[in-house]
Amino acid sequence: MTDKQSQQLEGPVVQEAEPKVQRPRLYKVLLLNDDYTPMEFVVVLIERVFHKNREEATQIMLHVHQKGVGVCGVFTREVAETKVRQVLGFAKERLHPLQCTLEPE
Ligand code: TYC
Repeated sequence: MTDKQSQQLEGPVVQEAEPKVQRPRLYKVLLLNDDYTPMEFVVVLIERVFHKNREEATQIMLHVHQKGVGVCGVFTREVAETKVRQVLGFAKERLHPLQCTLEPE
């Protein structure tokens, strides 16, 4: 096979530069346990804010209840910040002491 023929099979000799895009940093949204916020409230909040079904939301709530802290989801920074704000807003509205924070992955 000539050079030209093998080149046609293997594609261009000059490689294109890799596009210089960075993967965005990701942040875990953590829910913290407390002794006062009702379990049902936490489950409904997880369903609403994190789009989990009843079963998943219950699992997350129970994990937080038992371990003290748990991950509700992983998002880019702005989305994670919005989720934290929504959780704290809902909790405050009902005067529950529920705490929520974000942590870089
Ligand atoms: N520990 C709470 C109770 O027994 C329930 C609870 C779960 C509260 C998760 C906060 O993030 C939380 N009522």
